[in-house]
Amino acid sequence: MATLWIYPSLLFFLLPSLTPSQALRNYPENEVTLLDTMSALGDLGWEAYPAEGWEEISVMDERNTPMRSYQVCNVMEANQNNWLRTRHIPRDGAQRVYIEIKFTLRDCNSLPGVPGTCKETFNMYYYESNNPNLWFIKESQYIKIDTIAADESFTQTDVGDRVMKLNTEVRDISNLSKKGFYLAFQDVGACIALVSLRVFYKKCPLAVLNLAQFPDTVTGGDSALVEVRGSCVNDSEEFEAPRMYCSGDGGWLVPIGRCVCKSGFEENKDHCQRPPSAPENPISILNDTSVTLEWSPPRDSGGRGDVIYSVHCRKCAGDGKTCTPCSTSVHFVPRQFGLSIPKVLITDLLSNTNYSFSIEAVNGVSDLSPTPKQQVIVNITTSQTVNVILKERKSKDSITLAWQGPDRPNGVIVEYEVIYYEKNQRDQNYTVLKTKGHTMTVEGLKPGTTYVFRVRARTDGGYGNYGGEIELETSHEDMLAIGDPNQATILAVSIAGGIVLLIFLVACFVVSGRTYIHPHTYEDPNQAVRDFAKEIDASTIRIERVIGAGEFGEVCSGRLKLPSKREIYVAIKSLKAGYSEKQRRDFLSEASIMGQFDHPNIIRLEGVVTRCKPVMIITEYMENGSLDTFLKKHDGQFTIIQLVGMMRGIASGMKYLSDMGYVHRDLAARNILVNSNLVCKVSDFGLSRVLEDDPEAAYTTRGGKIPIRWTAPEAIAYRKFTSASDVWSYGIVMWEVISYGERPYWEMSNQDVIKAIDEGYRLPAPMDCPLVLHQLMLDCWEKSRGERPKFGNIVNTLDKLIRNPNSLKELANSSVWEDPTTPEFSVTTVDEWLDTINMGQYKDNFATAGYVSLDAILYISLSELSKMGVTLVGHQKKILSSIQSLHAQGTHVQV
Ligand code: ACK
Repeated sequence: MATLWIYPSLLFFLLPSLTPSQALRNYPENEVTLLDTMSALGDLGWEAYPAEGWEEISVMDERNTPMRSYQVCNVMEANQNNWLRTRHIPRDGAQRVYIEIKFTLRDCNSLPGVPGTCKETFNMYYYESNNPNLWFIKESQYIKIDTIAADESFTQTDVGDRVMKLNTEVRDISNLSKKGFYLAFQDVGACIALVSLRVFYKKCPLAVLNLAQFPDTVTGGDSALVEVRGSCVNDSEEFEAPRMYCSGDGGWLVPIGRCVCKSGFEENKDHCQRPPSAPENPISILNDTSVTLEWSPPRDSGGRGDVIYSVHCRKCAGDGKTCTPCSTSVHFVPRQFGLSIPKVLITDLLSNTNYSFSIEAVNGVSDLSPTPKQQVIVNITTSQTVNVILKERKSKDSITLAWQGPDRPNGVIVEYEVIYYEKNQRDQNYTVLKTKGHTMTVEGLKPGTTYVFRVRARTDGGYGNYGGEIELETSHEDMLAIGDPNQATILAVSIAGGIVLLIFLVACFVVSGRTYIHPHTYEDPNQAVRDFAKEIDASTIRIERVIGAGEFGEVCSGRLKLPSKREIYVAIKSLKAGYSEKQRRDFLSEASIMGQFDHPNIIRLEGVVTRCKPVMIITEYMENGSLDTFLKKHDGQFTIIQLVGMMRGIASGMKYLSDMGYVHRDLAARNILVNSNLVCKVSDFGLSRVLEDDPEAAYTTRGGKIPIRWTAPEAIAYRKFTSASDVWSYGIVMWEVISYGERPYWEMSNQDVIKAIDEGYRLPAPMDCPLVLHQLMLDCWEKSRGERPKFGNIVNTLDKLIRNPNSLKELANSSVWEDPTTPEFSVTTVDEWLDTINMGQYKDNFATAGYVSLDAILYISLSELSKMGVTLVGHQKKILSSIQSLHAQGTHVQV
């Protein structure tokens, strides 16, 4: 077998990132697994033919748990037709099932000497049957599901980079009617390892709504909705027959009818309300000494909508029985108690230690109830990794490594183990060495050869995980150890680098020590302008065109050519004729503020013209104008990383301002400018601007004029403007960015916004918004300003997300329409309603079908929607969900 050498590297390098125990627990509550090879310890017993095709193998993952998988790699021979068929999979009543396969695929170009017949795809089929014991199925009887290609094929040199190369594909088959089915995989000459197969269907999980209980319901075939009757919970009776629809993706839609408390329970409503049941389906995602816990809300919310969660942490001895409360050094993000979303990140745990977390659900009547609070327990064991941090020395036959111990070991470290092998030779030969110290010189190596090293620590509690791989190459035979000119250069560069670093640190110290000086602290405001803004000779400015209007006069673009400098594009704000002295002062205050700043994300002041008229402020020119208009113009056109990059820039500018002690008070997308490189800069610094300049500003009851939708509650209520209130506004800017310039709180009135915020409502995640970003927004909108993140934390968080874009993949998935807690805004006509939910294209369909008033649409059914031509499932869902929230918010609908 010419290709056997490829096999181990196909799988071996992939498995550590995929452990069965993790994978098993990660399945959502509404998915029912029919088959999962990750949990099969014995033979899978699938049929493979011909015999020299697919081969079943058992491999160990990094935790020594055996896994079953299949592979084939007959790339050297043409005309391959290798079939692999599962056992009979009973469908358990489901009409539509999903098939999730995880596999790796070798890139043909990377296989030396393979003929052109090498393939990079395979085919997936199914065959429905009532017979669970078929031993033969004709190829022609199979129905093709799809041709599967890899998003990520890999080459031999890629194998170290294991996480990226595992492909996951999900396909579904609909309208199943027999007892079960067989799946088959056809290989036509590729090099594939089928790492796992999971077959599942979706159900709408048991739910209690409007005092009616709806049973677990299997979703329909072909994404049809299933109508379900609810039954009244104890102590309640039917008021109007309760019904709901179970949607194709396992969610409940459009509750109609309800139960009410029986007489005797009616007077005191709380008799029908109760504490929630326990949270469900907890999963843990472990990362060394941090863990993310996620869970599903309780099945029974107790008839209330105010369920929140608390997480209790206990550290347990090896026997798992003796547990003590965790130390206060353990951190919970966003917080430990009173979590409104079912997710928490716990950091600073000890490594290699057992922890037990109990997650408890409570609602507003929990404290009135004598029964203990309902909770669910999650047990985890943290790991510890040791990363080689530097190579100290190398020669032609030895390499000296050094590392640091794990951050928080679970005991005294007994020894470190160093494993190494020649790059690409792992399967043939690797060496393990041990030491008690933090360095090791590995000797007897080949000259000019690359080796891969990893280190792990052992305490009394056992071994931790291996740290990341580090590749190091020994010197070639004749390399000079001392007096090497390259080394001299390196030394010189390091010294120069050291000096630069020193200068940089000194500069940072100076910058971070600087604070902003308010122009009002000057007796003569003109002196502030003179101190902070450079006077520019008007003859060096060429005004080209008007680009907008400000409160004090026109804004133009043009060019500035200062002596011995390059000509640059500038924006020119001018003060209109007939101004008062106060207006002149206020106008120029912007320059004396802006002139104090020097940061890539703050609009740069070039100078002012005060000695002749018109008085002008000259700033750098930002080609793309203000951020809100820019985003609206390019709706949906940026990648999420580009959007996060914009937010990062704004946060960085705001960090600089807050470090300087400057509070902006009017941070909003309309006050951010964008240049041709998509760099965002904070602008609009005038003293009077919030009062005069901003069309969004409205008078508050205390007489101040404030941009309500962007402003923190304490600033609205008692003018407490701080960097923490700027952080609130920053959260709103994040929301504006992700929603491409949507108006915060849409057309709700300012009064409704203030009321809703006070009642705890927050803007829902915009469409396609990563969960982490919505969480960050919610953190910015903490009621208590001390609990909001600082701009420095925000910059760090965004940097991490940019470095790890996978973290942005999980979407918050809630649009305003699916979130029943979102206050519905007032709409008065069907057309207006359709516009607000972006379904304006169906106006004619509604009108033709006779739905001319909002009260008529409240009882529209799915079949009616289909009849009138709304056939896309996504649109049906959006419309029905919106009707549901109109029901829920009945008081807001003006019919
Ligand atoms: O959205 P815009 O094009 O960007 O319209 C407004 C207008 O002037 C009134 O403020 C634009 N503007 C303000 N400062 C600048 C600048 N430095 N570069 C480019 N456009 C600017 C702003």
